[in-house]
Amino acid sequence: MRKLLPLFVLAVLFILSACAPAPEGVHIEIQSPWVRAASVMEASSGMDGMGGSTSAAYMVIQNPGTEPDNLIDVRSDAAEIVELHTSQTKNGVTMMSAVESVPVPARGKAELKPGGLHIMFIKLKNDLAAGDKISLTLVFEKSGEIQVEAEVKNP
Ligand SMILES: [Cu+2]
Repeated sequence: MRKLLPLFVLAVLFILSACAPAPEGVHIEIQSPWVRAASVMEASSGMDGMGGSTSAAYMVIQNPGTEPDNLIDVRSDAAEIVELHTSQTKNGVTMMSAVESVPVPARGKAELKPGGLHIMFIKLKNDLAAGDKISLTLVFEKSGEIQVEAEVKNP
């Protein structure tokens, strides 16, 4: 019986390590960030009716940690104005509106995707061509600033 004990302990350790506990606190991970390709020249009939050239960035913000966080600001040199937006479609009409922050729940995620939450670029400074890399600074309430390289893509 005594010989079995070490094996039993090893088995328990193995099982414990297989289901690792959630990291303490906040643990933000950015997955597959991308930016919609856009041209400054062909911009006058912007989809938002604001004129000027616009684009948007999308990504998945994962938080396997035990505490929630909030995305409260985004900075980028790609555009003169960078805002957090959401889109809603009512009666076939899609409307965008600015949001104060994007909540990232504990052990959860926030998805920024076409037709929903997005990072809005207003008045692009340069063309965004597929393959370009745009650098973004995401500002979280608890996690602070996180730098992201987003690839420009044609959706
Ligand atoms: Cu928008």
